[in-house]
This record gives sequence, C-alpha cells and structure tokens, in this order.
Amino acid sequence: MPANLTPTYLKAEQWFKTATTNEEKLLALEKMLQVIPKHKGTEKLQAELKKKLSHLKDASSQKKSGGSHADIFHVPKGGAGQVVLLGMPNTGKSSILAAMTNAKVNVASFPFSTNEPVPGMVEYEDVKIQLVDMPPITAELVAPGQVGTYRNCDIIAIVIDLSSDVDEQLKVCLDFLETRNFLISDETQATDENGNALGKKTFCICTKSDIAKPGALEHLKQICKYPFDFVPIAAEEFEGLEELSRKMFELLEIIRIYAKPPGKPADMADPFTIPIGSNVMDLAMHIHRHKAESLKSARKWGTGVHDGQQVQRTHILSDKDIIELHFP
Ligand SMILES: Nc1nc2c(ncn2[C@@H]2O[C@H](COP(=O)(O)OP(=O)(O)OP(=O)(O)O)[C@@H](O)[C@H]2O)c(=O)[nH]1
Ligand SMILES: [Mg+2]
Repeated sequence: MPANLTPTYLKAEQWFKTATTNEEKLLALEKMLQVIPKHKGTEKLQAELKKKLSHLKDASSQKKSGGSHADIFHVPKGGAGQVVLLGMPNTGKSSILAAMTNAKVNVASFPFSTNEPVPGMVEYEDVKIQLVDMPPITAELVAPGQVGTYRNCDIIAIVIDLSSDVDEQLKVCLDFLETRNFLISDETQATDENGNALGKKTFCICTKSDIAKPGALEHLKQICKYPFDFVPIAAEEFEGLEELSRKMFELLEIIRIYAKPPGKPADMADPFTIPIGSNVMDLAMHIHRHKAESLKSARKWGTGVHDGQQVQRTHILSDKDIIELHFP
C-alpha cells in the first residue's frame, strides 16, 4: 500500500468497503480513481482500481436483468416523499419518529440502539410524508449497505444534538455526505450511470433544544459552510415538530391536487401530490398513465380561475387546486 494516500482517498476507500451494491461500488471506485494522488508510487494501485472498475462494469451490466436479493437498507418509498435521518449515536433520531409517527422504534439512553432503517408516516395537514429512522454513523463506522438508503431518498435530514459536541457531529455528517457525493452543487454535475444527479436536498434537524448548550444553534449555523435550513426541536417535549413537518413539506417541492370526478364532489381527504410546476397533462399522467393522452378537457376550481373554468393541458397547477378531468 503506497504510504502517502490522502484522507480524501481513504474516505472514498471506506465508502467502497461499506458499499453492498455494484452500483454503489462503481461510484466509490470512480471517486477513488478521481482523488488518488497521481504519481509513480500509486501507479500500481491506480491500475488495480481501473481493473476492478472494468470488472464491476461488466458484472453490473450482466446482472441488470437478474433478480434482487433482500436488502434491509432498501426502504420502499411511501407517501408524498421520503426523508431519511442521518446522525451520530444517541442524537435523538428515533425519538423524532416516536414523537411524530406511529412507527415502533427503539428509544434508549445508550448509543447504537437502532440497527436498521425504520420507516414511519408524518402527517402534515392532509399530506403524508415518509420519515425513516436510521442506525447511527460515526467517523469510523458506517453499516454496510447504509448508503443505499440515502441514495434512494428524496431528502436527507442531518440530525445534530444541541446538548452535545456540534462541531464533531457536523464534521462527521458532512464527511459522510461529501465523500459519497451527496452534497453536490449544480456546477459539479456528478451523476450515476443513468444520468441522475447524485446531489440530495439536505437540511438540519437540531435536537434536544430543551437541554441545548447555550449558543449551540448559533454556533452550528456559523460553522456550517452549506446554506442548510436549521430546525430546532425538542422531540420529547413535542416542541418544533409542526415547524419540522412544514419544512419537510416545503423541501419536497410538491403541490396537492384534489381530484373531482365529473358530476361528483371532489375528494378533499386524499390529495394527489405532484411536483411544483406540473401542468394539467402531468396530473393526467400521474392519475391515469394509460389513458392520459386521450384527455378531452379539464376544469379547475382554485388559483387564478373562475370556479369550474376550463383549462388547457399546459395550464400550470397550484397547491390545493381542484381538478376535474374529462376523458372520452
Ligand atoms: N432532553 C431531551 N432528551 C432527548 C430528546 N430526544 C431524545 N432524547 C434522549 O436522547 C437519548 C437518545 O435518544 P434516541 O432517540 O434513542 O437516539 P438515537 O439517535 O436514535 O440513538 P441511536 O439509535 O443509538 O443512534 C434518549 O435517552 C432520549 O430520551 C429531547 O428532545 N430532549
Ligand atoms: Mg435510534
């Protein structure tokens, strides 16, 4: 092993070692090759990495059509979007699920009490948002396969305990995310092999505000180089939870649409949720993928129209619009 490998390289190597899928191993190997110091002493290692990369590419293209094995870190998505917690041991992750969802989670005063993902549903007004509890990470320890849960989610919520060392917690979480290309800006354009951007929307939940060290939240905001939103909560006191739900809804960047069958009242209890900026046709595709193209007309009650006004396929929808779709 060449002596002068950098910490950035060693972190990428740790990513590779804890990756359990070929896709994740490929991403990690590419990062290792990108950051490895390029000099005579690492030439052999570079060649080995390239060989591994090409073997993996072959293996993953052969495996594409094959079945998948059970992976406890794969959490199927539910609700309007999936938010996954990331934090060090004992920071109060499971307590958030316990306070906001019906999920059965382990809350304990000792570290490492959670060892696999546990999903639960948060209700924000009439929208359900899936929140996923996770095992903790430390500078040395990340469970094999754990990165897969983050890769698949919509939003990553960094959990920082305000009663503990916030500098260390922020460093460990950012290291984890930066090393695995989760905190990528538009400029760097890192993508997976299917061209999907690797960067994730991320924000910070600051826990235990009831026993926070004085000035901890302000200090955290000051040392963080990313423009995250910070939401202080005290889960056990049920403080800040409404604000937290609102923040998750806001970051999901979705709108609610109530569908109205022709001649009947709208279903106001269970809205469809689609991305901000969607139009009438996007909604039709979302609700009736197979017959969307045959959409004849649509009427809307809501923002910027008279009640029941006919709207075009390209009409941009707003949160809480009521839409009646007509098919032949
Ligand atoms: N004072 C106070 N204590 C809290 C709060 N939330 C959690 N705790 C305590 O913090 C400890 C850890 O809580 P957990 O929710 O199990 O923490 P975790 O992050 O899930 O821990 P791991 O699963 O080990 O990573 C428990 O003793 C909780 O009672 C809070 O809002 N205020
Ligand atoms: Mg836990």
